[in-house]
Amino acid sequence: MTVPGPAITLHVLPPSPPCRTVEAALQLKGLAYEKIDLTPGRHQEVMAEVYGPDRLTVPGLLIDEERVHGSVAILERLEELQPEPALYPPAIAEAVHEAERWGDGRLQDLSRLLPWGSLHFRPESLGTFGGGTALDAAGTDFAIKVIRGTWKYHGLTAQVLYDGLQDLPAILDRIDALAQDGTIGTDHVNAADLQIGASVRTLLTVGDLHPLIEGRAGAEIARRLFPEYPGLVPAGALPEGWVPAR
Ligand SMILES: N[C@@H](CCC(=O)N[C@@H](CS)C(=O)NCC(=O)O)C(=O)O
Repeated sequence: MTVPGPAITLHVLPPSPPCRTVEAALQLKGLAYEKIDLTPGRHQEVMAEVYGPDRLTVPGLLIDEERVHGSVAILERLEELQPEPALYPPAIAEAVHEAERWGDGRLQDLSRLLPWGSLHFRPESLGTFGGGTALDAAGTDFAIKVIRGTWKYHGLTAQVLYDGLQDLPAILDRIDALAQDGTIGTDHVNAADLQIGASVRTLLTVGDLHPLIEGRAGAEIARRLFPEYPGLVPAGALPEGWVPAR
């Protein structure tokens, strides 16, 4: 059901996990919104113009004239705007806030770094992230340029990628623990489910990570809350021995 209310505009980059988080929250709350897909590379110009010179990343949300920037701030503001269903259920609100902020840290970083890192080894797979098939040779030439540019932008190196992979087991253990204590993974979807679920769903676009992630709480939440999620870098892309054993 759509609840009438203020004019809401969401600025996103399509593959961004925190943008998926915010969009899912808007839908959960039944709030009508317009989504603006920004063009990578030109997004900073728009973000600076709309949200201010220090707010260059997505997501951003306009609520009438009010400018809200960053996924955590946006979810908190949406909770004030439309309290039901609660993103921070009172009985576990503190734990949910803490888990949401934790999810907005290293996990979210890895959800950007690991797919882009893996794409270096299978650039033709970039085509699947737009919902299509693997790219042909000319498309792969273009993808290689895009992936190189993204590595540079994010400061990605083989060592950064390797180190990120080594951080994953402890992060996935923490997600299991959050599910075990009932902070995430229940039928009542909360802010931490959305923040963590979107990042894990993005990690599932890397086939080499499936043995680490599948069958665990994070994968269940991710696939339940974000069923439509294009993109797959097939297993076997990353160099042997880089993905830690489960
Ligand atoms: N932790 C912030 C992350 C914002 C962020 O880094 N967004 C990325 C997309 S996932 C972005 O805007 N990248 C483009 C850029 O850094 O210019 C949030 O959750 O809002």
